[in-house]
Amino acid sequence: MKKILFVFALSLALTLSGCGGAGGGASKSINVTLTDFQFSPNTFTVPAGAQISFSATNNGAVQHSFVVMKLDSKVQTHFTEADKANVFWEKLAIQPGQTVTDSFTAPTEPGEYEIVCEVGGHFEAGMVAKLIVVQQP
Ligand SMILES: [Cu+2]
Repeated sequence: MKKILFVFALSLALTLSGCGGAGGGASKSINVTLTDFQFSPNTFTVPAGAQISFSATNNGAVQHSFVVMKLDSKVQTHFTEADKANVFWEKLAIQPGQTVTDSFTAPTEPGEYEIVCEVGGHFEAGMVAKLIVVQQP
């Protein structure tokens, strides 16, 4: 019985240490707070192609969104109909006081992806962030 417990404890320790080794400071989760009109934090570094668990809390007074644009697709003066075709992933209509969770697969191509809030006027107010996708080591 003691031997079985020891083997179990050993395999548990190996499992736990296996999870801790995410290299390069890249995270597989995004936890963001939305306010009027900011993302906090406003830079997220994730490994290319990784499964990302996403959680967003809206601490603002109005609804917000988290829209990741495709690589090299930057919103110009404001978020337009044309920009909708260049969205990589989005979580829309996050209401004040609400926390939403979801998941998505990070882009496979390393680079800097623009994150915006597509609610009218929010991009203009500076509600912009950055998703940095890094190659897996
Ligand atoms: Cu917003």
